[in-house]
Amino acid sequence: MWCLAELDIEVDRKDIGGAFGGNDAPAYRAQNPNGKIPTLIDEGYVIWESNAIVRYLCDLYGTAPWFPADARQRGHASQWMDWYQTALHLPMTTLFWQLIRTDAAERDQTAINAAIAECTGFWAMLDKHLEERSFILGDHISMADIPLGCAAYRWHRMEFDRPALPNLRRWWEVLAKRSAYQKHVMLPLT
Ligand SMILES: N[C@@H](CCC(=O)N[C@@H](CS)C(=O)NCC(=O)O)C(=O)O
Repeated sequence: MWCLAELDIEVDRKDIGGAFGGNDAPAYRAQNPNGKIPTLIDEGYVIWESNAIVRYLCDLYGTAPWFPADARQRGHASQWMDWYQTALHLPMTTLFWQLIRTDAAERDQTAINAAIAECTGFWAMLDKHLEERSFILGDHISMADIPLGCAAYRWHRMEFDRPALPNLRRWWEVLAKRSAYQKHVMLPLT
């Protein structure tokens, strides 16, 4: 939704999954056999997997800097997007489930500490990368900032003893000034 708003694309949104349900319905599974959200249907073209959707939207409807003109810049954008999915996503999900979706009395402090340590190692990598850059690819925002930008909101809003990562924080505070980010990412954590 953040990506669509940045590209100024109108969308007919249907809430599915979680409290809304419907992601196991045969009609939904026929479009997305993985049964997860999101799914995008664009004039009959169906695509799922959030990062694939972001790449598709930026490729077809975006221009540089969202979809970099240079193949090597696009390669780096994909690199950071895939790195989020394969590295940071798992410990961030553990942290989110423990701190937001588990009652305080039921929380597993050992799992929380391990997830914080793992996330900190990954976020520190990005912090170092951002030392000399305003955004992930350099001077301009791009599709590379979208998956990590969503996770950065959770990282900075969940309550725990967060390590100081000043470049990461500066980058996140710039994202947090964007109206599309405020509208679609900065939502209550539930
Ligand atoms: N790798 C997938 C993950 C999809 C996924 O796990 N979606 C979750 C929400 S973040 C979902 O569909 N949850 C609803 C449910 O399982 O009922 C993607 O990025 O699209």
